[in-house]
Amino acid sequence: MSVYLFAKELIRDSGAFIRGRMEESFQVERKSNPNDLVTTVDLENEQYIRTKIKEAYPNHNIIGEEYEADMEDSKVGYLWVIDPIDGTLNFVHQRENFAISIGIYKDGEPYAGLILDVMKDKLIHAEAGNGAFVNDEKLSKVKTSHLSNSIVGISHKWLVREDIKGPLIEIVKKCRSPRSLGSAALEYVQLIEGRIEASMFFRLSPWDFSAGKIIGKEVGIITTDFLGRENEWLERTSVLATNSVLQKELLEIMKNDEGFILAHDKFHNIHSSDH
Ligand code: 2AM
Ligand code: CA
Ligand code: CA
Ligand code: CA
Repeated sequence: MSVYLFAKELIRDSGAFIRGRMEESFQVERKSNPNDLVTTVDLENEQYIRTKIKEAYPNHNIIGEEYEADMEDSKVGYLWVIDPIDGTLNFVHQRENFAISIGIYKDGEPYAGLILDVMKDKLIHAEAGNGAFVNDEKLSKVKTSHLSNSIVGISHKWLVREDIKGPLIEIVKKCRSPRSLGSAALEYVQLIEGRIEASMFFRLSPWDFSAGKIIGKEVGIITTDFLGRENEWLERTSVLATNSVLQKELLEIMKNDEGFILAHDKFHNIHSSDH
């Protein structure tokens, strides 16, 4: 069995694990701040995934949100980048609209991406270079769009930050309508299926967007940081994911605001222990 096929089975099993676990009680705890939550199900599911990978592939490297990673040699062999629950707040408050996200690299190059919408049991997946699928159905390339007729995913929390809100408010004003789903991985699913046209996050970790970036590329979604640069390997970064036409319009708005660029670089270089 290929690693890709193994990963497809694993993510479906992991979804079933979470759904079963939701029938019982679980604990909710705070992480970095009162709104940054983690549950026992996040922790248990990451352990579930790690154990299955290690049983099948003892030599593969794994990084995930909830446990320490051995980052050495991450560009040699297979590296799994996993988020056991993306959208923990939705998991706790809504009991839907959360995902499992798995990005896989081989020798530092994208190999496969998988995102499971857990409550819908809907799997978006791609093996790099072979197109993207929703369950067994192949997806078409996304259409290009302009800001004026685009739906843009953008978090309200970043819009109320004084130092960066300027260009973000301009984008909200000029787009057709903004959205905030509360799960970066599921926002990628919407992008990949052509239900929204752009997704913007001022700060994400590798497990939030690795899978989406790998799958999105198969349908023409380009992922960079807010200044148009390649996201740094396994670093926290801003994330702009969109089609090629809209990307130029959005980058133009952000790069023309010096205060925004300064705040962006300060946040990403100096305050890198936040979040
Ligand atoms: P998470 O649910 O796995 O933490 C919206 O909140 C999106 O941003 C989610 O994909 C969430 O992933 C991600 N995110 C990353 N860091 C976060 C933080 N410190 N607090 C809340 N959400 C965070
Ligand atoms: Ca989290
Ligand atoms: Ca996440
Ligand atoms: Ca998570």
